[in-house]
Amino acid sequence: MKPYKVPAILASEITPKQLFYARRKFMRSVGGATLAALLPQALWAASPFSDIKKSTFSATEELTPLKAITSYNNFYEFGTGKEDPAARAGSLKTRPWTISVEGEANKPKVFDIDEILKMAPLEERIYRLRCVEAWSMVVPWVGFPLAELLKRVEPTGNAKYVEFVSLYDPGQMPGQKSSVLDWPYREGLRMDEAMHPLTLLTLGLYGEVLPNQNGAPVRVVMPWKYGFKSAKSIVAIRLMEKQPTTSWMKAGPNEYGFYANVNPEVDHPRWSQAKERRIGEFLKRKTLMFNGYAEEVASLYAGMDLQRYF
Ligand SMILES: Nc1nc2c(c(=O)[nH]1)N[C@H]1C(S)=C(S)[C@@H](COP(=O)(O)O)O[C@H]1N2
Ligand SMILES: [Mo]
Repeated sequence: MKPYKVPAILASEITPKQLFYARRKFMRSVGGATLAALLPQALWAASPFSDIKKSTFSATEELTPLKAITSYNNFYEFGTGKEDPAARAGSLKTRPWTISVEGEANKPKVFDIDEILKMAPLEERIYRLRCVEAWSMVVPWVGFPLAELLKRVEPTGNAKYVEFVSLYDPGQMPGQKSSVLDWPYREGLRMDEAMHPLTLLTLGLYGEVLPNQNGAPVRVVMPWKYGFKSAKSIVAIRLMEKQPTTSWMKAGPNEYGFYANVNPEVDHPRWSQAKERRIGEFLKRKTLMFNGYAEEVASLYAGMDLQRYF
C-alpha cells in the first residue's frame, strides 16, 4: 500500500440520503413522536433494520459523507484503485451467504447470514477508521460485538487467536486474478482483542445494509487498529492456537505487522504515521494513540514493546 492523496468532498456531493439520516438522528434525539410522519416513506421502508440502539462507544465527531464512505475504498478483490470497488463490487452476490465459525471450538457451526442478522441487538457505532495510508473517516456502522457470535461456538481453552477469511471467488472478484495479495484475504486477532467489546461484527452503515464495496454482507471493524485489519465479505472465522499469518504480513512483513495498532510513534517504513488526513478536510490532524481508543484498549498491550509488536 502507498499513501494516497485524499480527494476533498464538495458540499454539493452530500446526498439527500445523508441529510435525511442526519435529520432522523436529530429528531430521534429530541424524542420525535411525529417522526414517522415526517420521514420519506421509501427510505424508511428500505432499511431491513427495525431497531438499532445507540452505543455509548460512539465517537461524537462529524460523520464522513456517505458518498465518500462508499466511493473511496480499499477492497483489493475488486482492484487496487480507490474507485474500483464502487465501480466493480455491485454485482457481488451476497445471498445465499454463510460464515463458518470453526477450529478450536466445542460447537463449530456454519451460520447463515440471515441467522446472524437476528443473533443480537443491533447497535449503531460511530467509529473513526484510520487507514495505514494515513487517511481517516468517521463511519456510523451497524452491528454487534463479535464476542456474541464467538460465544455461541464455545471456544476451547486452546483458542488463542482468530483468523478471518474473506471470500475467494475470482469469477466475481476480478482483482483476485492479480497476485497483488495472497488470496483469500486473511486477517487475524488475538483472542482477547476479538472478544473486546469494541470489536464489531458489522452488517451495515448509515442505517442500511453494508454496500458491497464496504464488505457486504458481513465484515469486522476494530477501531483502534489500521483499517486493513477489518476484513470484508467474511466467509470463515477460525479459532486457532497459533498466531495466523495475514495476507498483509505475507505481502510486506516489515511494513504490516500482526497487531497493526494505530500508533503515531511507530512510522511505516515508507512514511510517517504521526498525522492523517480526514477525508473531506484540508489540514492534517494529529493521529491519536490507538486511534483515540487508548482508554478502552491500552491495557490489552500492557508491558508489550509496541515498536517490536507493530
Ligand atoms: N477482504 C478485504 N478486506 C479489506 C480490504 C481488502 O482489500 N480486502 N482492505 C482493507 C483496508 S486497507 C481498509 S482501509 C478497509 C477499508 O474499508 P472501507 O472501504 O469500508 O472504508 O478495509 C479493509 N478490509
Ligand atoms: Mo487501509
